[in-house]
Amino acid sequence: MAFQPLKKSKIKKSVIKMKTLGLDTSSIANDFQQYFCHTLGRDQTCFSSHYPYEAIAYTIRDRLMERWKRTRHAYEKNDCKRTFYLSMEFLMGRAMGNAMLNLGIENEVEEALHHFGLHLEEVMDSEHDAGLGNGGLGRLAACFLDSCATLQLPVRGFGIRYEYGMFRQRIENCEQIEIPDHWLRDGNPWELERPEYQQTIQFGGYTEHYRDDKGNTRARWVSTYDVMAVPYDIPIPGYRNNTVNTLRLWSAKATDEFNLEEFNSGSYTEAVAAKNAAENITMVLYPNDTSENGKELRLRQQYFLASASIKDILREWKEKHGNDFSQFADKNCFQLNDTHPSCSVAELMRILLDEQGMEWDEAWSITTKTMAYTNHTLLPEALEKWSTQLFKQLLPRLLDIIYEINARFLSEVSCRWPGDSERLKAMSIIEEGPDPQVRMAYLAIVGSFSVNGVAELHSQLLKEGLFKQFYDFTPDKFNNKTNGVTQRRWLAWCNPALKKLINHTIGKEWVVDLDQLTQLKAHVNNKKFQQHWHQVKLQNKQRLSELVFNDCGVKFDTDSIFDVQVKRIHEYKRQLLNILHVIHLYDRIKRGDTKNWVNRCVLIGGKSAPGYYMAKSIIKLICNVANVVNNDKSVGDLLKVAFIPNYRVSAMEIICAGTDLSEQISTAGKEASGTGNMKFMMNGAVTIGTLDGANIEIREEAGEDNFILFGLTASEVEETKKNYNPEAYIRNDDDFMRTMKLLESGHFNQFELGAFDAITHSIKNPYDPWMVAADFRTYIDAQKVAAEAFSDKKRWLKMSILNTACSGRFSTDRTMMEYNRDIWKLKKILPTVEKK
Ligand code: B0W
Repeated sequence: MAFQPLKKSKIKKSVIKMKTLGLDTSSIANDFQQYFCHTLGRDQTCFSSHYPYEAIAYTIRDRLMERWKRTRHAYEKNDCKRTFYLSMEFLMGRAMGNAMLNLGIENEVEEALHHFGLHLEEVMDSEHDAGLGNGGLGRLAACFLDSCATLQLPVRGFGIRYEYGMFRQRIENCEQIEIPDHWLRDGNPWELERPEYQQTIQFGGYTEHYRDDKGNTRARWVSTYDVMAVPYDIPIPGYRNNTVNTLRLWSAKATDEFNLEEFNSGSYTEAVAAKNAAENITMVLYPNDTSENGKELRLRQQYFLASASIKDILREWKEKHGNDFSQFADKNCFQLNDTHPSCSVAELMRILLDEQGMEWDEAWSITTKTMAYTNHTLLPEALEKWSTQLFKQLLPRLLDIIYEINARFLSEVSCRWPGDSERLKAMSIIEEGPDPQVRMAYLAIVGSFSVNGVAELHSQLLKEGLFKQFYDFTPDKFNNKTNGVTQRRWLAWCNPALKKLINHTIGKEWVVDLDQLTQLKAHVNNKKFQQHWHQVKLQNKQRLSELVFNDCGVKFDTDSIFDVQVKRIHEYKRQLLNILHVIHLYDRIKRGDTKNWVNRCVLIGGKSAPGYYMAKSIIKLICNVANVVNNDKSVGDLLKVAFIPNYRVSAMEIICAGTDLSEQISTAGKEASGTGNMKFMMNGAVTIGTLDGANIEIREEAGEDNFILFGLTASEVEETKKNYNPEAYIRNDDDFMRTMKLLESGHFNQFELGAFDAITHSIKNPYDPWMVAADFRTYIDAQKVAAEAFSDKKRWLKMSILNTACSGRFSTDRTMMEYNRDIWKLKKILPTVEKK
């Protein structure tokens, strides 16, 4: 057995008490030496940066450990209400810098390493990004955890410990290649395995009915094949407040019994294959941002997360309260990060009914008082549906419960609107048809007391469109929580030069109270301050330029405007519009139309889902255009284009600090919020964008003069759709004509006939949902406005300063306070103080 309980021995509490480890340079240096030489067995002949990294990571982790325990003790002692953030993705990036910043030991660690002849930056570069997410949704979860720890809220994250995170992207012959990301290969010093809390997760089998002691008919789930869920805990430090919260990630492991049974019956290879199948559940993150593909393994992953997390919480509850669930709903809240963990609704019901022996109404009351659901997208392809057939085969007991939830729900709806069968059909959790489907969003709405969108426009559109009938039925459930980002990682950590300047100008409070940045407004006309701001930006542009040169071989001149779009590649995000602008600029250069020219460096980056043909074609187009432009001597520094491979959290830390112009150019009504837009704004980039998602709120805060707007609004998009004629837009616009001609001439695909046909067809398609042609003209004009503004150095500096100064609203501290005020209602809990 991997985990054997102590029987005779009992660890003495008085002796096991932790000592407080020093945060000073010499304590850190001592521990580093201990780990490096003794634990890892290395010496001066070590030439890999991995071992110094590992040694310093353990040194830092030790310092988190005592705070972690004291935080846990405080939550236990207070028996406080807690929230569990259930998410299939946590895009954590690197942990070390964040831990140092939050402990306040960056300088001490740097000095300690220096003492051994090591450079912190080089050592830090050894850390793999924890890429356990696709994009915005996963990174948001990571920012939320940081803010909750900083606000000292008892919130725990629950996720999956994927063996392979988001794939690494390489560009070969201008095409995306996916490389498996075996991020755990060299070990992960930030995790703590907790086999003592493992859970058994059931799959398959069938429902059996029986009579209990009291003669009541009850159900149980039998003949299942089981998989173990083993938790790994990751510490989440708050900012200099001694709180350390937990992210608990589940890893799948075959059960021993299951192995033995097969093994003993002589089928060794089958036993090994079965073990592999069980452990496959947490093998790989699905790399499909905002698109669903209905794969069985994905449903297994979702149920695995839901079941393991809920069982874990019930285990803790029962240890303290036995079978008394009267207070359970007052003390626990589950926040569902999109519908991905929404099996939780049915799983909590199942356990309360079948295992706790509760009656339906009591179980339903507890469930609907503890579940809260966040929707992140309006895109129909991202709305999860699972075939009832698959559900029946994999989770038969859950399907029974979902049917019952639906029957009871529809009977309530029909009480309210008698005889309205169309409405019943539209609101049913089960979509009827030849292959009936479970609509997971409807299950999440019906099972939750709160449903929120992630920016004002998005929440409004949910109420008016996608979930209108649910809004009409239960309007009070619906609310908005505009996203944010943590200023600790996305300003204090990633932009040390700007941090220093801001600290010097307005003090340090902004790190925990981002609204303080408004004080910068008072300095916007101060020449010296402007000069400093300019110097900082230049320094950051230099850093970015080095990254681009190393990764793309393209030289970016820091005097040019750095025009950046980094995010997942998706048609709705319209990287295509961006590259059409680049082609237009190239065309202008070739025609000699360069009066009042502003030199421009365009950087684009992001991953495409491996099976998304159009997104991959767009990457190819960007890379092909970059090759032509960058190799054309007559273009020189007027225009440079680069596609940065393998865009990820740690790259964004350098990119957002060095950007002048942030591209947020999605078709209005399609980007629920966006969070990259907030990172850029915080670091003093000016946004060129549509009235979509959080852009609207960014513009409200920054002011119209400090945001470059273009494009149709969400309602204009819907209106234009009715009678959309893209060819007419092209015909009536000389610039557009020339751009399309150049693209269609094969100038960018000289030996690849027809490589971009799908792209040109999509632009001209009257049913193009992304309306690229409709926004071409206003986008080109807005880019001209951006260039003019940039050429007026003073004006641009002011715009840049004001963007940072007005970014206070986009801290996840604010977002988390709103979740807590309206949904969770948790009390702030301080860690216990250790008696001397
Ligand atoms: C991510 C993954 C998957 C999947 O694996 O199936 C499905 C949907 C998503 C997803 N991501 N849905 N919305 C998002 C993004 O969420 C962030 C955070 O709220 C928003 O800022 C983005 O606008 C939204 O696209």
